Amino acid sequence: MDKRILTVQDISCVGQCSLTVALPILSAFGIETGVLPTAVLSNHTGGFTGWTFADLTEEIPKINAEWGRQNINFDAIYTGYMGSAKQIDYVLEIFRDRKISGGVIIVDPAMADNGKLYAGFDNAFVKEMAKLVAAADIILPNITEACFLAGTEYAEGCQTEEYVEKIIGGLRAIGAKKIVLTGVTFSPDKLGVAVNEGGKTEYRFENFVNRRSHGTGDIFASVFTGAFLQGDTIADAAQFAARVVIESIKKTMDDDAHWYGVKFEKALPMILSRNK
Ligand code: PXL
Repeated sequence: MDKRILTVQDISCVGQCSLTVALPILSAFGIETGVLPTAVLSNHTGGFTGWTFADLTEEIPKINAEWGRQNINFDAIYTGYMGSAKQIDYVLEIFRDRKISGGVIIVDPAMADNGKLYAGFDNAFVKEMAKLVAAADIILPNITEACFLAGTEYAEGCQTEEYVEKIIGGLRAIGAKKIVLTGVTFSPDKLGVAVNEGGKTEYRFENFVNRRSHGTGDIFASVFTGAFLQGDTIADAAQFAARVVIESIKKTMDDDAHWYGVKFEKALPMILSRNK
């Protein structure tokens, strides 16, 4: 039976992130995807000179109630950028009410990068996000998000295995189950992921591509979710997602004007070619 997934994140109308990334990517995997927009912004908050913001927090319980009346449920729920701290409790209700039994919850705690919280987020928001992390089967934080959640100091540059294990321990202490930590680097030429499912941590590295880019976390999370739902192991899904991110960055490299995102559309053939 085909699976149906729900993704919960904002619509940034321009900027190649959140829903404008998740929907085409999950569709490319052949997966039916429902959306629950958390907010509508004119554009993302990472580098534009301003943005409009329409908070959709109070729509969430109304939509949940209507879906309840119609018995509309999902095999998986994947969350990203939240529009408010308050809506996190409503999203927990969505997890409780709308996930079929045996379904999977994937949480990308999209709230920070490069050592800093995104505009508008504070420590109170981090505390709320920890509730989604504890409710998830799989979480997909980058190093910065993991440090905020785990209460570990963020360190620039190369890490040690000991440091990564400390972060993973901190995430487990707040209730995380399966962890895919992105932005792991032990040497300047390699960047990858650490995958921890409770026991030993498995590392998957790719060659480092030197360009800081917006929206790559959303591409990673969306591709991970699609590949995992297609049956990949967590580590294989994470590695494939990293490769799609790298291809998207490479397709953007020669365009200096394209600072606000990466051209993931040009990497979609990698996904389409997996489908039978
Ligand atoms: O890519 C994460 C993201 C999603 N949504 C909004 C953002 C960002 C990152 O800055 O601003 C609105």
